[in-house]
Amino acid sequence: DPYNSDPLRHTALKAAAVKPFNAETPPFILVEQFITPNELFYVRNHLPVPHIDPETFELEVEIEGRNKSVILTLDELKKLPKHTITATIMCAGNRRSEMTKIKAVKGLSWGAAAVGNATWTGVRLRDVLKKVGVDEDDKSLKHVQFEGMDFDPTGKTYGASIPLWKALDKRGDVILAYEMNGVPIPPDHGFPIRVIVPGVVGARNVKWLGRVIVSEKESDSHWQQNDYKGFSPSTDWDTVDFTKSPAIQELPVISAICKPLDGQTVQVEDGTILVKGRIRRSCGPRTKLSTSVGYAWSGGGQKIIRVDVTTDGGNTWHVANLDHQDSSEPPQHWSWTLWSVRVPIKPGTTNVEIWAKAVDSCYNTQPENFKNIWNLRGVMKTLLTGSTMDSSM
Ligand code: MTE
Ligand code: MO
Repeated sequence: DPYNSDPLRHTALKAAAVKPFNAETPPFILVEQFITPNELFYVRNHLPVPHIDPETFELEVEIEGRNKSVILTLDELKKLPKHTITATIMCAGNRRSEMTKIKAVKGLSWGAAAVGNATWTGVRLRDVLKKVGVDEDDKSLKHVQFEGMDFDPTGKTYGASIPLWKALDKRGDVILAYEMNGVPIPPDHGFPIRVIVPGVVGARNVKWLGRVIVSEKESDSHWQQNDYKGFSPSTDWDTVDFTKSPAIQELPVISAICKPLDGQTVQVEDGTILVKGRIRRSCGPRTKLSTSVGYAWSGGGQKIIRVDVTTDGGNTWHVANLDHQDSSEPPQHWSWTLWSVRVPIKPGTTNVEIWAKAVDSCYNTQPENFKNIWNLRGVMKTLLTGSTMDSSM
């Protein structure tokens, strides 16, 4: 069993699949810290975790068809200028389980925590590409392909690609990372080298990086060509044509309520609401207040400028406090925003539906419901977050 030598994992991670290992952070823990601890960071593996000896590790970098290539050891890579960014990585399948309630989709049943925020240190990909002699003015070179060192039984490796402009742009902040939150990247997250493509869907952030190929073409891997693409709600598995949709790169704006969770019972006692023993808030005598705590994020380096929350189907909105947000400006705002809000609950209420709607710095916002953005792969679920809360008085 090739999965026998997978690393040990934190028991708090909630597994959606075991072989390959896929697990998410419990949502209420996720929003407790701006930086997600390594051992609680969600894991999305498609294959067994490869074991790579840092002493013999070599990264191959080449320009396809130009007879240009370099091989770099870990030490050689680390001699290049060091660059650190804080970036949120999110799986395109995040919140898929909610989309499934509309109509079945293919894919792992993720909740709202296939996402995390970490500080990544490494070298700029543009510095590595300069070393191999990429000419910025060569317009025929359009993509950078990445190959992981994890492989399936036929020997095929995980792969993905991004547009070359993103890799060459100084403000693109694409790095070949060797540290996650100040320590060597853990085995599940890509030891010893992983690409971090901030603002772009998790699938392009290739772990256990072995090869970088500058090319005229996108990666021909399954995950670039026949997965991680969006379609019309009316496209089904009989009519889908994967060649007709572009591969997902930047993700749209999203938000999620992590406290209270869907269906969670909230106690209201003596003007105090207890949310699963984790949050205590005192409330005025007439209007009962409750607290929602969640995250919001947008792709492409956009920043969250507002999160609106309603408990009455959108008749009145409460503007959330943006509690944790880093100061970087768009289009280099790579981290999520953690938010909270106190919302009035009418006395006697037994069932409340809470919606959150984030707005990003392009003034893009989230659609009203899943029905109109449903897609057969269950990717990019950017709708308003519905969270039901039963409050027992
Ligand atoms: N890289 C390799 N080599 N193999 C993989 O299976 N999964 C991708 C991406 N990079 C994957 C990979 C997907 S779909 C996601 S969402 C992220 O890694 C997950 O990163 P994480 O496990 O560090 O959270
Ligand atoms: Mo993913």
